[in-house]
Amino acid sequence: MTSTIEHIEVAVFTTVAKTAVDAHGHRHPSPAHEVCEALLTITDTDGASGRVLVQPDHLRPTVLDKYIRPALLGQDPLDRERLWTSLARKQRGAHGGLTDRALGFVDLALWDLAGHRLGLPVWKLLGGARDAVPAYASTMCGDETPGGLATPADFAAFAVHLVERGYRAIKLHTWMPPVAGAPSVALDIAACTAVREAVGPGVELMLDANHWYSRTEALKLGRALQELDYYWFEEPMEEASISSYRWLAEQLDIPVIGPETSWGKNFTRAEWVTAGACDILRTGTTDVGGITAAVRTLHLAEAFNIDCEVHGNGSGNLSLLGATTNGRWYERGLLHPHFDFDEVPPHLNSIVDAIDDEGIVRLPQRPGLGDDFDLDYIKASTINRN
Ligand code: LLH
Ligand code: MG
Repeated sequence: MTSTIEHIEVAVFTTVAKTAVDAHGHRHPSPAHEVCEALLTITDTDGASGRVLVQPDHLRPTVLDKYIRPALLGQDPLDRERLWTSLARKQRGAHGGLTDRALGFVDLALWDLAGHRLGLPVWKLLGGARDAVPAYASTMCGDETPGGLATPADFAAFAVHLVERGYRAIKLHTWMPPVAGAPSVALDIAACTAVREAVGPGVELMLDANHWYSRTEALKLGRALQELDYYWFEEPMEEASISSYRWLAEQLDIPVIGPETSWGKNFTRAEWVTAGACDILRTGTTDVGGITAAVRTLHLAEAFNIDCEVHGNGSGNLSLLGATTNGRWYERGLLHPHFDFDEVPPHLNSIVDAIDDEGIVRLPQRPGLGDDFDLDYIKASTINRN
């Protein structure tokens, strides 16, 4: 008899973090402090489980009870396409209450469950394409911390360190509000110039700048980047304005990449391609509604001979890259001179995306997504179960 989904739980637990987000949502280093994280677990009647770290705001008890449990309980967990479509269609009547992110978390847990049930890594289940992928170092945003990322010279010194660490590609996130003086096209150009001069021509560089420049500011910055031989130009304007991106992409030689944050899952990505608004498409498991929709996005781009770069770190995004070939890099970060990205947090036994001296990340061989949770720690630190 087919096993069916029996239990769906979000466990909120305490752990220790050494980063914190500012008033605009940008992450920076911080002293070690206690934070709440959450683990979504979906279990079937055979006892197989899928687990994924989630942002509990997207999976509040009302969201679980009103949309997710009614769609999933009693269903075959391997019917991911059917379950994804049924949840995606509930979004219309949920008026924003059921987010693309929520869809993504559920889909990731179902993929993890399938991997555990079948004893295979998710990237193999999807169809293995490669067992290793180069990483780009993705920096945190500029800040005002002495010796951090406060000046163009700081970015240059950090870039040299990253190249020595093995990275062959680096993406800068420059200064954004609430940092004093931000945003500034002149300062962004100064940082990008300092980094290019510091690392030389052999390293690929990208810029992800302030996301609310005007068209003319974005064009000026993009023209400077192409002079500096940067590889791509990311999200310099509000992404809801597709025509602004078409206007920009038409005038620049440097590839424009996007969208990262737009709602509308793979459907919006198709609109960007047909509008000519990007030269490289963007997807990511928490941006478009999980692996199921992100794979569609990657394949859509491939059919137009367009690269599609995967946004964000983590096991789901790494699995996508193991199963496709038109994304060149894994986004490893966010990195900062005062933050040790390789340190294992208390709720994990190991990190999924260790990097070698050549800047390469190997795909996990563990069943499922490949996360190595310390379930005893999480159980002992759980403060709330929804
Ligand atoms: O604003 C930030 O901190 C970054 O832009 C962050 O959202 C990051 O995820 C990103 O855009 N990466 O490409
Ligand atoms: Mg980005």
